[in-house]
Amino acid sequence: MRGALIGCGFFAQNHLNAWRDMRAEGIELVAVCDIDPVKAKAAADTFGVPRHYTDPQTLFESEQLDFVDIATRMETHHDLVCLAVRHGVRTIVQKPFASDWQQCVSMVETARAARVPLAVHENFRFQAPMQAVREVLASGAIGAPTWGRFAFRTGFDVYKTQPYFHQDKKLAILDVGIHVLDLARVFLGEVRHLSCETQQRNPRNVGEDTATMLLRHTSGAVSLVECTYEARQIPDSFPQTLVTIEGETGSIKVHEDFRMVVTSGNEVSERSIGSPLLPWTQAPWHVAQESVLLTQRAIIAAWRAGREAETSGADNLNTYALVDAAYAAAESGRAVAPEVWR
Ligand code: NAD
Ligand code: 89Y
Repeated sequence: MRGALIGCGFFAQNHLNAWRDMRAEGIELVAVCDIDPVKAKAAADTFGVPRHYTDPQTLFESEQLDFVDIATRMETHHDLVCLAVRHGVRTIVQKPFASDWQQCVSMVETARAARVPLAVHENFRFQAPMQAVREVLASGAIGAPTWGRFAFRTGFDVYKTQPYFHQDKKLAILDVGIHVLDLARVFLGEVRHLSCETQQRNPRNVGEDTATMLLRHTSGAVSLVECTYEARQIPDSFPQTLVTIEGETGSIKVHEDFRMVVTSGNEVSERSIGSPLLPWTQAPWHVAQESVLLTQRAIIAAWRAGREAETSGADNLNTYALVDAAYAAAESGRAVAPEVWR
């Protein structure tokens, strides 16, 4: 499959490495594009990509593509996704899907009308530790899950590589809470309503840098979803999500040191569920970096099998609706039911 990457900034370096790893799986990145000519050329030179562009329109007019991977920031997603769909090119787009719900719905409906597959690069559920949790749940070892706590709490200097965080009016929930809310859906199912308290603890931030959310799932399960960029703790667990899930007959706990402890009836078992280091990944980022490769593989495998990706645009609407509900709940001081598409 011939692909192109749009947006060659900070996080796209992981996409570039992962696409390079997938050459052996029949993937060829034939072009990259960034409005910044220096970044476009650097990406092409470093990763051996034959052509680079500074204008997405020219990219689509000049290349025969099987897919495009959009790794720009959310303000550009709607226009770029619609451009890709108009050219009939299967599209992957980074999270957050867009800046608002209407744009998210518009992309899903535009892609659906054109019968062009659309996937969101929602990678936390593909992290090796989270896949291990999914396997235990699917095995039935803890019975039906009834309670959960999903916590992304860090003081790691994320501002160094993503300085725009300081200016984001919506920060913790839209940037990283979105991943943790997605995990809550994956582990405990869809959500009936949620409440939320936000805090802005770092005076340099315009938006909330801490959120504490309480969810009632449609199954009856209850969960706590937490995210903060302002926790002071040694060791720091960045970029891990710590998980506790209690079920009818047992529980799952994922600890800071990547230890997963599973209680199943009277039996307790423990195993290490960390990600391996790849030639291009470094601690502490490696779990997040490897998940980029796992996400890209999952999306391509689904498309090759003629299926929608697990993280299709339509699926991501349910995660995005939780983000919107969290902001509305924080503002109103009341529990809010998430928007449902159709
Ligand atoms: P960045 O600002 O470093 O990179 C964005 C790049 O897009 C820049 O190089 C910019 O010049 C380019 N660009 C902007 N508009 C463009 C356009 N119209 N056409 C082509 N190129 C354009 O941002 P980043 O930190 O790499 O974040 C990018 C996205 O990745 C964000 O949506 C962010 O939330 C997401 N992200 C995801 C994860 C994850 O784990 N899934 C982690 C970090 C960032
Ligand atoms: O922006 C965030 C994300 O999506 O994953 C990790 C991150 O880069 C920093 O928390």
